[in-house]
Amino acid sequence: MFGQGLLKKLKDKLVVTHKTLVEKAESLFRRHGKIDQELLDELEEALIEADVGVDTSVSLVEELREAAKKSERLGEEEDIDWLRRTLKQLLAERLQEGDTELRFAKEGLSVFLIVGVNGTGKTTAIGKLANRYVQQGKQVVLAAADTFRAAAMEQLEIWGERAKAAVIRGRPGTDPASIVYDAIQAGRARNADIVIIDTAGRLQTKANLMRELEKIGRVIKREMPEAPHETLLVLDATTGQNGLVQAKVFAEAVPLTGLILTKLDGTAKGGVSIAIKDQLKLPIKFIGVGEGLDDLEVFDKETFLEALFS
Ligand SMILES: Nc1nc2c(ncn2[C@@H]2O[C@H](COP(=O)(O)OP(=O)(O)OP(=O)(O)O)[C@@H](O)[C@H]2O)c(=O)[nH]1
Ligand SMILES: [Mg+2]
Repeated sequence: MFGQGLLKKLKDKLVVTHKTLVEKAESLFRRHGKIDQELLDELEEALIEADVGVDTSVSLVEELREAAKKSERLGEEEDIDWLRRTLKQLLAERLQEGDTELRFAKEGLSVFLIVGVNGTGKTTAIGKLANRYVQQGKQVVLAAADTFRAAAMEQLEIWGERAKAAVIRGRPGTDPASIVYDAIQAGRARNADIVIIDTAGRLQTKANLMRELEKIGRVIKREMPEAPHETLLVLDATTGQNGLVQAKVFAEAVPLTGLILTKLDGTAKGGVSIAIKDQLKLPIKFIGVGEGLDDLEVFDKETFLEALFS
């Protein structure tokens, strides 16, 4: 499904995670003469350091031990190929399948709500998503429902221009829910295919944030009972395990349907991707691998692992 071009690009972007996770594990495999407790302990440490998370790292290593025991490799001469294959297999089991396209309305307008802590890359991801769907021939309307800062709305307008998507905005301080209402009306009036809603992400006022998101949710439902078709949380991979804590806070405020994992380029904390399914029970829909219009990729387990291991 994915070409060599994408694999090569991902490989380059994931090089730091490759080093901290896979290369580290492989050098442990090479250094130890056999599969013993010492190797397993060091591997566990390396996984935790790569932000795979304590629980997930412990269970991964336990499963590796079981597999070694079953195939009578425990305490035996090293078999690097087997170790490598088995580690890859165990990581694969912790990533969801590649069927992660967004859910669209059967007909008419689809509404995607984008939430997340400030600075995680919401507005950037929305610009990239808009570009992706405009390229597919769809008409996209963006809703600047982060009305807290004038700069936030201007930033979305710039992305809208780049991606050739219309942007609905109000004056600073306008009720975000009214922007959402306007954007849905505009989407209908123009026979658009998609409305993508950009929201504010101030976590320091958690109660306000929740109220704001709930109100946005109510307005969407009142206009379109079957919407939002997706509510995606944007998670910054460079925050590693801390990001998972934020994600749980958001999941309490709005029913999330998936994640966009951003800034995977150049971070050493990409191991967090391995813990997400275990911890959040949410699929990763897209990954962000840069600041450009094209730096958003559908999350595909096989390609992702291939890029990490090659
Ligand atoms: N390297 C890299 N940088 C990214 C990526 N996604 C976003 N950024 C950068 O992260 C910074 C924050 O991105 P925004 O899109 O403004 O984040 P936001 O969540 O909308 O922030 P607020 O509107 O303040 O809540 C910007 O400098 C982006 O260029 C990515 O995938 N890779
Ligand atoms: Mg923003």
